[in-house]
Amino acid sequence: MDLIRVYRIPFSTNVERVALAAGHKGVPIEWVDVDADDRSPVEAVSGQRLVPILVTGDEVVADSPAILEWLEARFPDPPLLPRDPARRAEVRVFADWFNRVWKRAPNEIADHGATDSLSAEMRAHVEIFEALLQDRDYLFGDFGLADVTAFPFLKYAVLGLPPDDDELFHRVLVEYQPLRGDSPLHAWVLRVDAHPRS
Ligand SMILES: N[C@@H](CCC(=O)N[C@@H](CS)C(=O)NCC(=O)O)C(=O)O
Repeated sequence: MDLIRVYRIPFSTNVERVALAAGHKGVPIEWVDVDADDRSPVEAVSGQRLVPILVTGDEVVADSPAILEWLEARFPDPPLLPRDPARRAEVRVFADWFNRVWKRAPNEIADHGATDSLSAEMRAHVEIFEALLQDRDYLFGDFGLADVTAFPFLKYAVLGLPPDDDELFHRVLVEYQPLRGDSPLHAWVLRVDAHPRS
């Protein structure tokens, strides 16, 4: 197996997705730590500024959803996606919704400030995650792509901000996702947090 390098910056949610996915599969990663204020190594390797970037052999894969699919294709066991095609499609629809729809409200709040409708949208989305966790331990039953995709963002509602994490976006995730004491997200966050990371 070629060495797999992944470029990262501290506290990156999208990087943590890759760490959890690779950890689940037992795939070792050589992390390349990049200064958040100097992205020149990331630009040099990928032509853009965002992390994570996976580099192996002569392949360069940008964008965490693409990296997760790359890992699943190269290292199918243990899987991140269900074997059944319909259930696999459902999980992919969830991940796409999370990336295109769920992310919009916290990004808007971080970039332009909160509105009543954005705050309500974030609270309504919390209820969707809680419903998915009704009577099951992970978002789609077994641990997998949905959990890896959502956990790094939803964990802030339960764990709060780590020391030294001064990202405004992460503060939004703490402040605009208030949880009831009996929300199933508490146990889910602790359950996913216990999974290995590469
Ligand atoms: N769609 C990309 C987004 C990547 C992304 O936004 N990465 C953040 C870290 S979590 C980043 O590099 N932010 C730096 C910036 O916006 O300059 C993915 O999922 O990988």
